[in-house]
Amino acid sequence: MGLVKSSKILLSIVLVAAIGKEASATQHVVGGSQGWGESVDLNSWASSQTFKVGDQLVFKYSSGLHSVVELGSEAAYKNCDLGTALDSKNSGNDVVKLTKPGTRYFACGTLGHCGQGMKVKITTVAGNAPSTPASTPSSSGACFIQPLANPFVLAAAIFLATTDLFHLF
Ligand SMILES: [Cu+2]
Repeated sequence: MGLVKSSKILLSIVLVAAIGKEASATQHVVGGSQGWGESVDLNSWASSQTFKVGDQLVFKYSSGLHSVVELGSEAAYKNCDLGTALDSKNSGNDVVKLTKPGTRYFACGTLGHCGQGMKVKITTVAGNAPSTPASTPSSSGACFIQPLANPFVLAAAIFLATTDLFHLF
């Protein structure tokens, strides 16, 4: 009986930890519900968002019609100079991870689209999102401590744990 209760407590903590991790990173669908397109006011959309380290951009569009080209400088962005591209994607559902603070520039690679305004500038801020190290997917210890640093998650964990303990005694 005690073992069952203990594993229930452990499960609760694991669940809370998973929720805490989920809440710390945001996926930003570029252009909102309209997606990545020529007639979308992409800069208004960008200024309505807060991009934090650890967040992701998702570019949604019809593959073949558009693409996503990352540009290396403000000048290339201003002039729609696609020749200096750092990276290019064309799946129609492209995910870009914001790994560090700073400004990144994206444009459509289809001829003429960038000039028509199909481009966006994304400024990432440091934020307090814990950087999720890819090397430690499910090691013990760190996984528990990191989400528990969040006061809300900690309170929820304590609540769940004590609720179960009351049943024990
Ligand atoms: Cu385009």
